[in-house]
Amino acid sequence: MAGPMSPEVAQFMKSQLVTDFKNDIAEYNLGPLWEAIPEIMHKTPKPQAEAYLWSSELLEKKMGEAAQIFTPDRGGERRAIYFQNPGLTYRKPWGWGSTTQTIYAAIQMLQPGEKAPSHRHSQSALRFISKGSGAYTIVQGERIFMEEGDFLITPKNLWHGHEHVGTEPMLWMDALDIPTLYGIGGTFFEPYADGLEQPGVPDNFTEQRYRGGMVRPVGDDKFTVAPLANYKWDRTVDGIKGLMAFDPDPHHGFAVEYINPSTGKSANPTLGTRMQHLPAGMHTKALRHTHSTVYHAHKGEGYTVINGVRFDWKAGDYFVVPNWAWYEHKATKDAYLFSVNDIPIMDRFELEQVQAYDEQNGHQTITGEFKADFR
Ligand code: GTQ
Repeated sequence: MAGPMSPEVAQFMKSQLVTDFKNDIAEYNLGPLWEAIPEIMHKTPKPQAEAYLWSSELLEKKMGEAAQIFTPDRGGERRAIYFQNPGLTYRKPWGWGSTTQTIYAAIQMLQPGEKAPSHRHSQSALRFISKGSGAYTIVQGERIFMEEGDFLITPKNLWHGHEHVGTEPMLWMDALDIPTLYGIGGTFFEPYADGLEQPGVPDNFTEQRYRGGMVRPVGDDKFTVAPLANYKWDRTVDGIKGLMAFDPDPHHGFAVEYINPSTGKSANPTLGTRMQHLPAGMHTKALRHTHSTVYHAHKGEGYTVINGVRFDWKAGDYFVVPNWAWYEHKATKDAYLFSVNDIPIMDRFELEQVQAYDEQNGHQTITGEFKADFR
């Protein structure tokens, strides 16, 4: 709208004539733009997703209960519990799998001997392994064995299933672009006819082919969606150690981004992913940006101040930084934060904007504390 309304216009907008007309058109599923503009066209991003945190205690308890009740055989496709943002629960009863407006995140548990059957879908997926080893995911016929700290991708439409051939329960984070595809009506899902897909290529094939890191196999210069499927923890940490010879980034600490080695773009086409190291005592300067982020504290302890509210976290916790929220991190113990963002989606729409918080040396005033369940 152009500017402030004159008192006469403001009064007219509240008149019986205008109110009656608005109520009348609502009967026909028609809406009054003159009223709706401030609600549907915010001056700056105003997500319904809220800053939130789920504690490791809560998740361990609920996953333990789920393990008693469901097996993949008895309980559907996957034993996964997702993070439903409390600001986005209006689709009853389960929300719409929206941890932020665009990102779905979950924890998944696989017990020794269990199988999760193969399927494929138009949503792109990724996993970050938080506990255990001995399970593999099979993606397009490649068995990929997973270990703590590994980051794996399953971009859209690739067959994938999981099986645990080891001895200790495994726990990982899933993230997908489910709310994005739900929102734009782009969902396709197909179960594999035969349960779990059988191997068609050698185990850990892509990881082995790309172990050079800075070099790629000759012939791989054309785009493929997942030339490298598993980004190993040791290699990620090595990258971070290289950065630690120099000053940290004031907003991100020592942080790396997982990329497609053939294009240099995000490892998943629609989701960005990072691993960030904050040595004990590091306090980053506050930022806000168009994109939203889901964090998983992989190691360490600290807190994140989001729009003035302090969210204390430790290894195993998950938390959300919504779009356009000021946030800064402080590590109280050496910390590693894994995070998933929707920068590739914002970039596709050319919407990404970033602002640094210039006041108070980049630090917000703390005005409150978030109380997590089970702390
Ligand atoms: O493991 O394939 O959390 O397809 C959601 C959808 C996990 C999976 C999720 C999925 C998967």
